Amino acid sequence: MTRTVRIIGAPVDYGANRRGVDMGPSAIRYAGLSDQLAAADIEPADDGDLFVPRAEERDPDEGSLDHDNAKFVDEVRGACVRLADRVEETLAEDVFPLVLGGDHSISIGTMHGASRDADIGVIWFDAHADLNTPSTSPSGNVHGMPLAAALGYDEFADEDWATAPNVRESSVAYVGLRSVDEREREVIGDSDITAFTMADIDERGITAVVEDALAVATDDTDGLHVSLDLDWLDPSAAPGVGTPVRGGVTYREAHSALETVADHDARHGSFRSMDVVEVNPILDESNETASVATEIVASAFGKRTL
Ligand code: 5AB
Ligand code: MN
Ligand code: MN
Ligand code: MN
Repeated sequence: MTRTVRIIGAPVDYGANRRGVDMGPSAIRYAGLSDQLAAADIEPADDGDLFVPRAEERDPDEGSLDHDNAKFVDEVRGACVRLADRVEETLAEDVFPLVLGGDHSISIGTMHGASRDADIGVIWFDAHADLNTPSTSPSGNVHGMPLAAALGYDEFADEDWATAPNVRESSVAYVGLRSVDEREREVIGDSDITAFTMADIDERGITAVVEDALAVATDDTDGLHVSLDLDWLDPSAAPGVGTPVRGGVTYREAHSALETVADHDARHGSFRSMDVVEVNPILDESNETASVATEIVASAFGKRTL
């Protein structure tokens, strides 16, 4: 299927502790994203980067949220509101938004924009659950909160910019969890979210797990949003991330997973939006993580050897 893809850079690092993730969009482009997409028969239009004020110009603790444990939350809001509008406009033109982070806080904007006019399912490829709220977060970093924000938990309940209008717990699936905070574990247990950990992948294999995640996210929804946090991969394959966790998926499993997404899309036309986040070139080795990110994206869009 020919498809038009719009690349939207979101050079945000408000949500993470480690500086450098704001250079992710440049690093991913430099690593050859366009060539990789061309190999998947896609000619992307590059929208450039959203305007994001530098963190140095801002005070992390000055936030208007009803809780002070969310650093730079006003700045995150500003970026996410702009991103959500751009994502919504892109989808309205029947174009696929491919959002390049930036840290994972930007997914709040992507999911908000992608779900204004559609019920979306979400697959979250990540070592982490990203389900903290200001009242539960051990770090105050918003990149650990995007799914809680989208689902309107705790302090996010009245934050219209953050809550995704049409994302239900029962349409969200994690793949590859291995670092979950105590409170997040309880919240997942009490919720309708489907969670596949690394142990599930060990036992059943990546394809079976991703097929189940796809079934969850596409059951009674209008489309699929894929959120790819590069720390989902094992640090040996993707070292350039701020919060690495040992024991992640291999390079091959990552490809296979996103090929499974592409296969599903070829049959059902499910795949609708994606963000690629947490690539930090300062922590990387020769831009390898950005390069891996471009290759995995190509797999998601159906790149094949033969
Ligand atoms: B990432 C932690 N749960 O909330 C927190 O990289 C880590 O977007 C969050 O998945 C990691 O600070 C956020 C301890
Ligand atoms: Mn993560
Ligand atoms: Mn994440
Ligand atoms: Mn991280």
